[in-house]
Amino acid sequence: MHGHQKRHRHGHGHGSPHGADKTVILLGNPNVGKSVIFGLLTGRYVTVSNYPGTTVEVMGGTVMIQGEKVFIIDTPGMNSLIPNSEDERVSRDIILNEKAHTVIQVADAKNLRRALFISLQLAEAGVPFVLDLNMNDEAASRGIRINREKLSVLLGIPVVETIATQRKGIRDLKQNFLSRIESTQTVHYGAMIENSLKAIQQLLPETNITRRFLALMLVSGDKSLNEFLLSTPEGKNLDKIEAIVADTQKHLSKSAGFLISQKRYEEVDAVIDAVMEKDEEKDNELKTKLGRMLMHPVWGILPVVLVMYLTYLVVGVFGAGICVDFLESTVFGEWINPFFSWLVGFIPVPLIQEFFIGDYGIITMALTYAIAIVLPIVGFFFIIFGLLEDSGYLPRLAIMVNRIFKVMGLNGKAILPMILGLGCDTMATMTARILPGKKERIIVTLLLALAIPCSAQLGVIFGTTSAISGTATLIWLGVIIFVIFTVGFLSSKIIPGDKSDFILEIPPLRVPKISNIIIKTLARLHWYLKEAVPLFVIGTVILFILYKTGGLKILEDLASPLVVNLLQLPREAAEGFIMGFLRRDFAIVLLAANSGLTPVQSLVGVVTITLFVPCVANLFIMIKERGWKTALLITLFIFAFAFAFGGLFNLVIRALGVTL
Ligand SMILES: Nc1nc2c(ncn2[C@@H]2O[C@H](COP(=O)(O)OP(=O)(O)OP(=O)(O)O)[C@@H](O)[C@H]2O)c(=O)[nH]1
Ligand SMILES: [Mg+2]
Repeated sequence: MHGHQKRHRHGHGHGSPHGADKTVILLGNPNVGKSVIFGLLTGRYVTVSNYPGTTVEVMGGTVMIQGEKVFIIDTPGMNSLIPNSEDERVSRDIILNEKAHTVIQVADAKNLRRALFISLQLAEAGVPFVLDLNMNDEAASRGIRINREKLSVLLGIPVVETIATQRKGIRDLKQNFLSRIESTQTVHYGAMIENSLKAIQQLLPETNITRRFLALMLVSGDKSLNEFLLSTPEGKNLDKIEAIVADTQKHLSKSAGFLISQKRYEEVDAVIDAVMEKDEEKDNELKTKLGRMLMHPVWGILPVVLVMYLTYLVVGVFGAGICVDFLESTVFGEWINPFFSWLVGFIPVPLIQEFFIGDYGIITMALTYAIAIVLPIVGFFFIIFGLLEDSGYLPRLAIMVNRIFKVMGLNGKAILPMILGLGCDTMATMTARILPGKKERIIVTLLLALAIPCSAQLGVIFGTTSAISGTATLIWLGVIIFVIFTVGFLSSKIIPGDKSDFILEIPPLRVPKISNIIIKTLARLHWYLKEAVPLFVIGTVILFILYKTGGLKILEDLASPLVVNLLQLPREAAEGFIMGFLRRDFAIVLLAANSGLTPVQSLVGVVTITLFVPCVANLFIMIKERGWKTALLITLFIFAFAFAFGGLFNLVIRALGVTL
């Protein structure tokens, strides 16, 4: 879903990049409002959602401030400059590589402790920064008061307050944009660690951050720096450095990383004691209680069912039913298609006529399917999905689902990308970056590509199975959940690697802002029209050419052992599978358009295509994120699995004699 966003390439540390005078980096904990602020400052749209890990890629935009052209960079959230996952590493590497004029640290004012932990590290790194206490509305409503002047004095840098969603304080923030003040905050880590810091510092290169901070990261056991160090002449010192680190550790009772964090938190807590007051009774009880209830093992089930039912009503009944009917039979059936038939009648070449309005016509097939069938379904799904995202319900849903998924050896964070996959698998595959372990990233990528249908597919699937019967829909659901479980469980046993513990942060419940929902839905629809619809057209053209040249017959013959013998479907169903390589939703629409199918055949077809190869966009992202080897292995596995499972499913359902 990132097609409309130009990515900013980082990794070059020069003075005035991107044709701008200065570079300013927005940085901070996850879900604190960085992207809202980025959008306000630059006017560029980036995704904003109420869950941690929304931004997984670096985004840039230019703005004029005080007569200077400033390049602003939005980064993924981080909790420490020592990265715990790929997205955190992306942000840390920007600090390392990009020569920023200043950093704007965006903080959640109701969670000062987490924020100051980063501030302290920025101070130690010698990076000039401004602290922005955002979400002041929520802090105030919880009775949190922060003495801004005192905080500014203690840290030695400017501190501003904002409420990004109400555009408050943004002017104040802008005024501090060009300040370039380094914090004076320091911590002493005790003789043992300090001595080794000194020894290591002498072996380090000159970079954008202080040698002391680089040394601190190394002593803390940060291996992610090795690659960077090896790219500098001082890389030859790496062995020596590692020897010092190991030697220091021998003399310490606990891990150096732990001791350093502990010292930092002591310092942070001292600052908090000096600047923050909290009225206990002002906690917003109702919201907190509701938030907890949504995650309750028993009470939380009701909202899950309610949300699913609501989604079914809006997306299934209204979008896939009423809207699709109207668009397909009235708008396209009575107006658009007849109009183009008439228009095309003026072209004297039958082949060209057919190209537009035949069985495989661009207008009668590609546009009718893309605009009349899939568009209303995804449109309504995006609205519901946006509401779920911004209310803060998604992470809570993740916690609910996680109770069942724990068996698979995936941690709480892994569920979030899987749920996001219901929106768009491609996007969700990128979100897998928030996971700390490689093993989990691979399992999530596999499950997304194999068994999590995206919004478009889900809508088309529900439309198709409901047309068969309610039983068919439930069987489909049961079968897919079964697949997610078994494949997830088995792959967690087979794929090597440790499982990591990482608890998903739960953001507060918020009333979604309608403007953000509208912007987000429009951006997603824009993405759909720009990236998905062309694939429908390409797919149709391919089918048309194959049909006209006889290639379609050959392919159907080739596929017939699988399609006809194994799945017991009519040979034309091969068309669906061919299109499945482009988009699975298109594949299902093609399958459903086949009027001669029995209910059992329909269901077998839908189940198999649901599991069938990921769409091209997802495949590209898989290659980009996981490397072509993993992507290829996953795709081959999925191809084999889909047919094997579909064949088995067909046998079982026929043997049991289920009436649909
Ligand atoms: N009440 C309130 N909500 C805010 C404020 N600023 C941002 N939000 C909301 O906080 C949520 C997170 O905003 P984002 O801009 O996506 O946060 P981010 O820091 O970019 O998050 P990541 O990219 O996940 O690290 C969204 O639901 C925003 O609408 C604020 O000042 N007050
Ligand atoms: Mg963001």
